[in-house]
Amino acid sequence: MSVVGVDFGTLNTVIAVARNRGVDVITNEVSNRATPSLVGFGPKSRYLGEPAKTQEISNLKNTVGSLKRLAGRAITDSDVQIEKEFVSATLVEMGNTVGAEVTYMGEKQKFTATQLVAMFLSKIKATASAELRLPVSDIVISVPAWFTDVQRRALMDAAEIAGLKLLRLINDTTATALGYGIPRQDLPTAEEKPKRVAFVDIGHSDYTCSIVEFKKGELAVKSTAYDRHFGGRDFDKALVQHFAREWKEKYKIDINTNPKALVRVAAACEKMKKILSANAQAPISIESLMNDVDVSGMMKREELELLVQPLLDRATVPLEQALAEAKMKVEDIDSIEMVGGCTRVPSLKDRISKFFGKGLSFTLNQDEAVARGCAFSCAILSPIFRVRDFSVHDIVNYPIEFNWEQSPDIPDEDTSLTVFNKGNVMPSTKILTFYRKQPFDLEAKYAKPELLPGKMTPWIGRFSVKGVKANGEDDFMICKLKARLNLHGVLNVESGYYVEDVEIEEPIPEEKEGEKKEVDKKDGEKKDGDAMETDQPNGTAEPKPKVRKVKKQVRKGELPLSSGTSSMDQATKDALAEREGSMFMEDKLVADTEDKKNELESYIYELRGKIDDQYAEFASDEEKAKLKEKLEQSEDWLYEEGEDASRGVYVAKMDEIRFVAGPIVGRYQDKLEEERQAILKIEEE
Ligand code: ATP
Ligand code: K
Ligand code: MG
Repeated sequence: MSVVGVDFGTLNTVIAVARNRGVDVITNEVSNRATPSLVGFGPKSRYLGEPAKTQEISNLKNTVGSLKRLAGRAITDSDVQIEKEFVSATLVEMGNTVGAEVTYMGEKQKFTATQLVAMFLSKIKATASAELRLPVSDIVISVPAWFTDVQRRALMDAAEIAGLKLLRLINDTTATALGYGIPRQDLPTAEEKPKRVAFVDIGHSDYTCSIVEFKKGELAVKSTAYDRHFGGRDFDKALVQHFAREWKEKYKIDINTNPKALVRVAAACEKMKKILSANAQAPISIESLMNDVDVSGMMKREELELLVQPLLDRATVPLEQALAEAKMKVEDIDSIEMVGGCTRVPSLKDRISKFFGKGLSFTLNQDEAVARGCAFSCAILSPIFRVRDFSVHDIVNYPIEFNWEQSPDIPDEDTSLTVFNKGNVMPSTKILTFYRKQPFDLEAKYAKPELLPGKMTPWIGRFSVKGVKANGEDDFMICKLKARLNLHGVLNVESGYYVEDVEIEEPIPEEKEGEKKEVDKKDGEKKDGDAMETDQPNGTAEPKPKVRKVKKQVRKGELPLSSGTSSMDQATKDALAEREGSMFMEDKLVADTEDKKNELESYIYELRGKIDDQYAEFASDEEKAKLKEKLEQSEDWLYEEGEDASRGVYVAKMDEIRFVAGPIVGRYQDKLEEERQAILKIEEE
């Protein structure tokens, strides 16, 4: 069993694992601490992560990025239209969700964004598992705080398809805050003023600011504000378009007409942007960019700042919003913690620092803080670790309301209620009460669609309450429904039951009456009774009795529920998981075959070198000639009919050569051994 946290970024994904010594970021198959969030398709297998990046320029049409920004979205969404600029494969509609059309195994195939995310997560799982030498299942994955129910469910489905047990989807900045809080020994006690930290994360595509209060053993997110279209890629784009204009004039080439050129320029501009974070100016040059033209240029830091002026002008908007929503002033903030690659940009640092009127802190590793926070979260939730208790109170970002049909028996009943308000604690459970004589349905949706990203649907789910009937003669059944905004930030009606009012006698409490706080222990969060709760104690005090009569609601039985949400149904998920599993095995087989082929090739080269060198004195002329002929034949075979053979055939070929070379190599090794023994003898004497 293992404990893994994943920062699933738009550009890069970082994996952290919890071990006994603490939390470490792990490296992938090419020793990088971040893996490109890319999926590519080839004639024989998929390219996931690093190989997708290596193949990208030669395989643009079959390479998909921006995976997390596509999941759970419709192709008609205005945000997906923006995303098209950054995705080189063709995006297509697939039912309600966006997908990509690619050529895979020589055929045009379509995959939904959820499937693409699942493919990438399979790779992340394999990377973690290779490093840990353990199967990986339990995982915590980060998402932007602005993700809606549909987006979150798409990621949950993807994780399940990849064979992962998702313990929590955690908001990026909340993960960062957790990673910041857990190791700190200096947090204020319950009685002291909390420590207030602004976490600013500017990544490749978006910008988030959360204001978080810390006390010993707990953190509470007070507000989260964001700009969903503000990040490093917008800087890159401004540079690319600048050079597109410049080179059109200077070299008479239009890179906007050449996707390959565009991607190469974007990569060079990203590099240039990074140099400009530490230097006053930077060069760019690309050989044979298009039409055999070599291009070059220069850029000063101030020029870049002019190019991104519109972006810089809104650089403090999320900060203002976060403060306003937390009802705080800049003076209330004790520290400003910066994470995300784009917070290295000096003009952004300047503006943010000026806004707060103080210096910025870079306490956390900018590239790894989110992943580390996710690993801490996974360790807290996993049964295999004992972590110091640390409660995490996140916050509701979009208000959620329930709607239902009016009961025919209650003409003045409301038909909607906002149950979770923006700013409420998350996770959270609320009990809804209904008076009904028949089964009924209710629907949950986001109460303010205008707050949602792009053209996201406000719809969350439909819930049918069964088993409702008149109580006794013709009385209402008092139905209670447990609505929970869970750890992942998705809404479910988890259970239903019915109660009856019973009059019981209870001792009068010594102290103040009527004050009643229900505390959900698991979340440490107050359950405010909603508008329809009626179970307030209404005892009447008679002269000095020891007991009083109280109406109490007693649970009488369960109410079966059925729910329809945007989550995939189990059968579809199982089928996709099976398909993912077989594609994964296929990839592995192709990779193994390639390995065997390379091994065979190197073996041929090695023997060819040694037969006239180390092995020369251990083979007769006849043997030498025979081996050389075998090597020659094998090499020809390898480049002709053996070009595309199966793993077993390469292994067999290797054995054939070994059969011829074996006696020679054997004699050589015997000789080496003899010499070794001789040396040992001398040393003994
Ligand atoms: P997101 O959080 O938006 O989903 P992400 O997590 O993949 O994306 P990060 O890894 O935080 O993004 O940041 C990547 C961005 O930071 C890229 O645009 C990269 O070019 C930029 N970046 C990295 N180093 C520097 C630097 N030294 N100067 C300027 N920008 C940088
Ligand atoms: K990242
Ligand atoms: Mg990020």
